[in-house]
Amino acid sequence: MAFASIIGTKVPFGDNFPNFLVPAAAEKLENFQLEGKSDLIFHNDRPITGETPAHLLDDDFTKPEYVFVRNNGLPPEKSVLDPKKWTLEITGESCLNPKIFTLDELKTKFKHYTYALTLECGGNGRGEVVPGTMGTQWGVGAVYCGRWTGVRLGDILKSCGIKDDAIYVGYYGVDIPLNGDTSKNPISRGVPISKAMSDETLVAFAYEGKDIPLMNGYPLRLVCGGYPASASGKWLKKISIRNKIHDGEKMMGSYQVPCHPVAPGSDAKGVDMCIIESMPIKSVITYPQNKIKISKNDKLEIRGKAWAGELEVSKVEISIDFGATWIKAKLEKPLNRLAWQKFVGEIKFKEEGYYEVWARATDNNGVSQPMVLGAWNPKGYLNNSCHRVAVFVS
Ligand SMILES: Nc1nc2c(c(=O)[nH]1)N[C@H]1C(S)=C(S)[C@@H](COP(=O)(O)O)O[C@H]1N2
Ligand SMILES: [Mo]
Repeated sequence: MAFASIIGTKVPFGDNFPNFLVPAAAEKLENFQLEGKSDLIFHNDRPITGETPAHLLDDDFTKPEYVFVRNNGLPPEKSVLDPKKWTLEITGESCLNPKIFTLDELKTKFKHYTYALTLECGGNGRGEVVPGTMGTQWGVGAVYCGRWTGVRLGDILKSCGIKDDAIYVGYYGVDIPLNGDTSKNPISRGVPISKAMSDETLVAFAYEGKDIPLMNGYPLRLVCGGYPASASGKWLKKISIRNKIHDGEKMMGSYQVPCHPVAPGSDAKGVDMCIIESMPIKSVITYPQNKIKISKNDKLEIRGKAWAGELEVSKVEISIDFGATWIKAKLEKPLNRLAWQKFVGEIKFKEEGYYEVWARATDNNGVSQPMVLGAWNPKGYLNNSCHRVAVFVS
């Protein structure tokens, strides 16, 4: 089943396929184009998955056209996304007074907030997981940070009344599964009620001061920064306040990792699984671009971004000798909680040859990125190993 949804068609001998192998068809797509997203590297067109090349994450905040796309199903038709007719329903067994708001009501009834929020797909980095696992073979670019404007989910939920037994919320969008069954959702995930009520959790109607791009959830989106981006429902139509962990599509088998480490390559059958919440410490080098050529004794500026889920980044270090020694980069404070942080360093290469620049971030609990994947898991989530770029010095 998971296999079929990756490939986009039936796989007659799928049961025989070793679960650690990456399907040969899961290569990057050469000829696929998506309106407004011409610079992305596409992995699949059904569902659409495309990531941002690392050097296009160099802006302080990611431009709308560079924001990666991860769809689980078929995106809604543009005609369905009429902001004048758009409504958001608040319901669920732990909602005291279920209500339906028009988009205009949301905008006029509740105070607006803008926060820069980092969203990273739980599978970002999967392409470098060894042994390989199924799923989109993301490089480092299924992440971004930009300023979202909207109203607090907490304010909306409070206005509807939350029962004492509420522990979770679940979202519903208007996209449909790959098989076209409009009675189902391709994905319907959520977050614990405490995350739903936190100040930075937004029901957003704008990204970087403009309408949200069509493929990233226009006209309304849930944004839960610091959590796997799968918690941030696009094309948001309904939120359910739940008295149990939300049981929507992709809550059960997906976006979970073994609670305790398992041996790489194991099927992890029967082990306790934990839902991914705060994402781990990670960084990406956004300048120079991989394989840059420079001259001996030139100064090379190194720039990048680091983020730490719900924590803050406390340090970023850079190495050009494959990790033997590290120098500290200059690290900026985040614009607000859950925003990524910019780092800058400078390196001089005294000898010619091949180098790699490695970057390693540390969070404010003292936890650093590993050089190789830390905790292997059967779905290849949370690969936060260090990003590397090649430098040729002549
Ligand atoms: N309605 C809906 N919301 C969704 C998804 C989806 O397929 N449908 N994909 C989720 C996943 S897995 C990710 S990583 C992010 C991707 O957000 P983006 O496409 O705006 O980058 O959206 C999340 N929200
Ligand atoms: Mo994702």
